[in-house]
Amino acid sequence: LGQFNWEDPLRLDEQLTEDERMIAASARAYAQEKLQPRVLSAYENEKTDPEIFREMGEMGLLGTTIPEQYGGLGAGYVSYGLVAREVERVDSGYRSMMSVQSSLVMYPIYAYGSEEQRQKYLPKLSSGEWIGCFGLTEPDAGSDPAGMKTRAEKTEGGYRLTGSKMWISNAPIADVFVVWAKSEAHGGKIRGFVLEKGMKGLSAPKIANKASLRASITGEIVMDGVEVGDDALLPHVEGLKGPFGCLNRARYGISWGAMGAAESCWHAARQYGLDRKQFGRPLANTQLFQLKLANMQTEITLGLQASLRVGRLMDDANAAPEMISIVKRNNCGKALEIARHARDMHGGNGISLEFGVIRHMVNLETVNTYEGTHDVHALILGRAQTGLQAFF
Ligand code: TGC
Ligand code: FAD
Repeated sequence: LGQFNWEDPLRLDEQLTEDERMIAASARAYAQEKLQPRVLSAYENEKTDPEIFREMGEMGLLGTTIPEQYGGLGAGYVSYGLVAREVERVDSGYRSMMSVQSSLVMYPIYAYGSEEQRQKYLPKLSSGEWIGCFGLTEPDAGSDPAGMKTRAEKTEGGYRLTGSKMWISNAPIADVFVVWAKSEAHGGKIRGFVLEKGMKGLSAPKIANKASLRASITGEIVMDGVEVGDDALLPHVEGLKGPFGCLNRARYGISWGAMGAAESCWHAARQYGLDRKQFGRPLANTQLFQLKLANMQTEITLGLQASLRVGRLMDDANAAPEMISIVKRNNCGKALEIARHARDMHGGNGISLEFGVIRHMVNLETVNTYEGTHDVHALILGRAQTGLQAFF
């Protein structure tokens, strides 16, 4: 008979390669030793330390899937997912910083950029010397990015960008801005542009007083007639499939990350139940407590296994976007539910930031919303099985 390890019931670990195990172990060591000790203060004070990008870069955690010639790690999507899981075990905000840089900034420059753009930006983004952000969402275009108003007008030798982006991770501290705009010169099609901090007319004010994801800075991007050269255009993609190609990768990473946050809540609830006695026995010695732990263990195990499957298909360039919708939607929704239960199982202590579970719970509200809300992914899956478009 096989062994049963309660922490890894279906033995995910033995399905990984030696390299993947090593990358996960080094991400875990970094996250636990360097991020865990500062998360409480970062969250309480709503402070993002830009130094974290440099540290992550040094550890090879930025651009995991980007080839080594551009400073990346040249590893696969399973490795990228494992990194997301370890970083989000500490905090969804830290994972957000990492995944925006890797999937939403480095990936489009690598996949859609010119060789000059790759050489100019990728090494500095992978070392963390430069911080990147991704501007798709606008005040009036969230779930429906096709409704964006930002436009690029052709000028002699370049473009003039006008518009504003909302809810943009990393924006106030970003050096590099990948933004999406409707380009008049391309028949109104959506095109990607790479802007740089300091350009005239470009600003990125911070959005303050977030109750969620407080360790990750968020801002607007305001483009007031920003003039760029022709070389700012990402030449190799047009239409919504540009930003969606990036989102496929980030959403997949989030499916692992959310499970990392859920594991943290599950382990905390189990330990709390073993330590805390009421009615003369440990809380973990009650049926209701064990039922909740069994549910957490089951959902996390199935969620991780599903992400691993999608990751293997991504490494074979054989994953469909709908598969990613399944794991993004399921894992975020389940993680949020697990965090809410873990909060409840901690009783009054559960509302204290000292115990971590309420921070994960509140963070996961964002994770469930960004990169396609839980319901938007349901509509993507509904359309794929009925052939009927229910967005409008
Ligand atoms: P639709 O007609 O479905 O598609 C338009 C074009 O895009 C192509 N496409 C995709 N391509 C690649 N991968 C995908 N997943 C794709 N989905 C669609 C499609 O083939 C088509 O191409 P073409 O050549 O025929 O024109 O578009 P729609 O306008 O009906 O879209 C509907 C919907 C709801 C699916 C879509 O707009 C959507 O997913 N909305 C959610 C928006 C979203 O996810 N925003 C994320 C913003 S970034 C963010 O949140 C970062 S947080 C990061 C962090 O901090 O970690
Ligand atoms: P809306 O689209 O207005 O949705 C509101 C509600 O209506 C949701 O419940 C939604 O499910 C529902 N809904 C929408 N359409 C339909 C429909 N057709 N049928 C049924 N229900 C529907 N964006 C970026 O571009 N870059 C970033 O880096 C980034 N970082 C973010 C960081 C944070 C902390 C947050 C909170 C958001 C971030 N976002 C970013 C934006 C994020 O992707 C959007 O918030 C998200 O896509 C939802 O858009 P919205 O907020 O406009 O909500």
